This record gives sequence, structure tokens and C-alpha cells, in this order.
Amino acid sequence: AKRTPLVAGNWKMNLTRAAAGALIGEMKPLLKDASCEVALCVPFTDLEAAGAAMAGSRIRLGAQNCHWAASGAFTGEISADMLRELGVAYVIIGHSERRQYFGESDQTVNARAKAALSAGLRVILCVGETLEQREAGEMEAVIRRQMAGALEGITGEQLREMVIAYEPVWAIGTGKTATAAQAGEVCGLIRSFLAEHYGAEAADGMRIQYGGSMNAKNAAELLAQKDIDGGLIGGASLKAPDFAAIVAAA
Ligand code: 3PY
Repeated sequence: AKRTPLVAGNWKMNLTRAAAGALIGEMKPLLKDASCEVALCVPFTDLEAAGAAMAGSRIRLGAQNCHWAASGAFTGEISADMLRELGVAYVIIGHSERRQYFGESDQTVNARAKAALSAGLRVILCVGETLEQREAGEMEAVIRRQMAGALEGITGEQLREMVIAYEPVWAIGTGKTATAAQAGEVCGLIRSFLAEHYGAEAADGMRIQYGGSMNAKNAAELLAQKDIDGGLIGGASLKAPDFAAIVAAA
């Protein structure tokens, strides 16, 4: 199957409303000939302004997390329906920064992903091993555990609304990138896992992104790997020319 790559920016906790609108304004003309799908996952407070700024472009609106409950006493959290109402198409779930700093577990990742899917959002599910785990030879076991945990109870039909992002923790925000071969290998393992659990055809149709210091210089080589279908872009998604260069490479 020919998969359309998805290049998604992950702005993390950066840019105010005004700055978000300005950056999207700068990106729009640069992205108008994109042949892949493009999304920007922005802070909650930027969603409305970012959505307005994207109007008339091919950029899709994304968020960076959502809660598993529809509503209730969950101070500081945001529900999937709240995101839907603002025109959000994609939501990142299980980013390693959430797992590392905010106690996100395979179980909460699974619950959040299910809520997002039920609300009609597409999920960008992040998995990835730490340097210690890689050096201890545990990379594959960790990826399999995270995948199995996150996808527990998720049907084949729901899976089609998901994208998997492989983000080695040691390459996130560190400027270290996995080599194209390393990244391609793990994306291949993820596809095998999907084939075992959902069948070869489903696995073949799934988009698997690489994330972790992907930038304008290294994007083409990473994206040339057969199992890499786009990227989840951190720092480089905060600069219009860099993000546009990655999109052009996809
Ligand atoms: C990075 O590139 O640092 C990311 O974490 C993208 O999500």
C-alpha cells in the first residue's frame, strides 16, 4: 500500500497565541505545495488562534494530550470533546515527556487514546526506549510492551485512525538523532508488531513516523527508510523554513 506520510510539528510548551498566528502565517505559503499530510500540534491555549490562522491551508490542527474522561473533577485536564469542538484533527498521546515528567503509564496512554478515538480524533501514539534500555538490549521488549499496553482493547477499525510515532527518548530534544538505519529498524519492528496483532494488511496501511531531533538536514535520509512514513518534529517545527524543508522531503 502507498502510505501518505504525515509530517506533524510538536510545538511542546512554546509560542503564545500571537506568536502562533504569526508563525502559521509564515508557514502557509511555504507549505502550499506539500504532497504529504501536514499537522501542527500546538499548546491548548493556541488551538483556537492556530485553527483560524490555518484556514484555507492544508495544515491540520493538532493537540498534545487529552484526558480519558468525558468530563469531571480533573483539574487542569482537557477532554477530547473540548478539542473536537475547536476543530482538532490529531492529538499526540504518550509523548515521552508526558511519560517521564507527568507520570503517564501504558495504562493512562491507553485510556487517553481510547477517549480520543471515541471522540473522533486521530491519535499520534508515541513509543520509544531510553538510552539505558537500548544499552541493556531491551529496546524491542520495551517497544512491544508500550505498543501492547497502548493498544489494549483498540479495534482494527480504530487502529486506522492512529499513527504511531517512534521517538527514541535519547534523541528527543538532545540534538542526537537515531541513524536512519536505527530508526528504520525500530519502525520495522513496530510494523511487525502491528502485523502480528492486526494482520498484514492493516500493518501495511499504518503510518509510522520517526521523531526525535528530525531536522531539515537529516529528514531526507530518515524519510527514505521504507518503514518511516513521516515525522513528529520538535524544535524544527518552530521555524517556518526548517519545517517546510522537512515537509518537502516527505
Ligand atoms: C523532538 O523532536 O524532540 C520531539 O520530541 C518531537 O515530538
